[in-house]
Amino acid sequence: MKTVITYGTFDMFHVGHVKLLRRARGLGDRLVVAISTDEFNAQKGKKAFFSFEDRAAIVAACRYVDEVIPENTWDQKRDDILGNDVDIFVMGDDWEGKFDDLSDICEVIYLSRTPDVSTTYIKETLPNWS
Ligand code: C2G
Repeated sequence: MKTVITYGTFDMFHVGHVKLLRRARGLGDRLVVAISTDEFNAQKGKKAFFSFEDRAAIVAACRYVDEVIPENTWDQKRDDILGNDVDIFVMGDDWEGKFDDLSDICEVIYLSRTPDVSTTYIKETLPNWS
């Protein structure tokens, strides 16, 4: 059983998130997704439109996701990987290199971001949408 883990806010769930999760799941047999809590997002300087509970429920409903856990701190990744017997850590390549320190306990893979879609783009475009 090969377990994959990834982390994120996953606000306003969109096709970029779906493609990331689909590819991550395709690297193993089980995908765990750590969803940033509202409190942690405040530390990241981000304010999600949907609550942690709603973002977690939406991601948990995705066919590629086997388990959702909360992401409360930057530093929990190592414990999460060891505690969930994770084989592969995955992030979009906007994080390229940022988590290479985890390569002593698991494989670290950065996947290409899906172009032309982002929560920020949605938030900026919707007010003038008609
Ligand atoms: N993503 C993507 N393509 C997009 C948008 C996002 O592949 N068009 C990926 C990101 O690279 C990330 C994941 O989807 O791997 C979730 O994106 P965010 O919700 O923006 O996550 P972020 O706020 O970067 O949180 O500790 C890590 C942080 O929690 C990551």
